[in-house]
Amino acid sequence: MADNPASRFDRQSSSDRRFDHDCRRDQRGPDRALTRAHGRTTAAAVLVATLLLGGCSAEQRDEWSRLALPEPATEEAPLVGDLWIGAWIAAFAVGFLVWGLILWAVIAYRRRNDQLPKQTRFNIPIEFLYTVTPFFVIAPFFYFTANHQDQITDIRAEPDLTVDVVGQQWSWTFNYVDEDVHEIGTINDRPTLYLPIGQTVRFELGSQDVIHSFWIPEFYMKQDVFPGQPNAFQVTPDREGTFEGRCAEFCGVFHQSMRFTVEVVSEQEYQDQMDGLREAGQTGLIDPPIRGAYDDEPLDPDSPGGDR
Ligand SMILES: [Cu+2]
Repeated sequence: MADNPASRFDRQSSSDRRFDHDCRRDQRGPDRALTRAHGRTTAAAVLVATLLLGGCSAEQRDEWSRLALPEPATEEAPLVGDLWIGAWIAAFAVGFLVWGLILWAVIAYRRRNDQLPKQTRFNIPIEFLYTVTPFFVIAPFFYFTANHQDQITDIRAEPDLTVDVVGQQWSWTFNYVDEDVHEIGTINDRPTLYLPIGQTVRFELGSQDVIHSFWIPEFYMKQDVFPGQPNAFQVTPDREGTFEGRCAEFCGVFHQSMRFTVEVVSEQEYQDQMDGLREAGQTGLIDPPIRGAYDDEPLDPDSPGGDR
């Protein structure tokens, strides 16, 4: 019996009919299907771009370009910034080489049959290569680290001002040596450190109790604060602003409370703040002075944090 077109249509599955229907609908307007596909692609591209770029502010994009470092605020910060970026570039170069070689070995020498490959107990040239190559990877890291570290920790230049920083569980005290005034922080009262822009400040660090670490992220610098062992570094703030400093060495139960505010301000504003401390009666440098005169008496259990 001859097939008639109508019965053939009847035998079509429902999905085929749906497909035919869709095609017919697409043929209603010229290029409508093409336009719709194009529209979907554009929408997807806009969505991806929005997610990638629109989701983060210009500030965040800048932070990405610094590989997560905050915006620097001292003249010395680029020394650390360059080291950070350079180390990542070197690490990625070595990483891609190693990943590439692994991938190549996995594909080129994959198992093809049950025959064991030639078994080698040692290979002097390869072992020599293994030994020598890491040296050439480490040597530049060592050179640049030592070189930048020397510059960062160099305190031979005469500073414009000196701040004695005393770490104590769980806050900081700032003695402005040249102004003969001080500010004492407590666990409940976060202290503020004022610094004039463009002037080199030397931080002389000491602790009353355990090891702390004085860290201002935007200065790209932190240094351990030891009891009985003075430490010092100096920087020149070059950007006005308010920053948050913190303790970077776990020092006890309330370690996370050891935060302080850093205000880099104009020379005039700095002088006004110093006058304010003087007027508030916060004159003199508070005991114990940290330079070589560490008081090793046990903490008074009644003092804030003393019994914790
Ligand atoms: Cu601490």
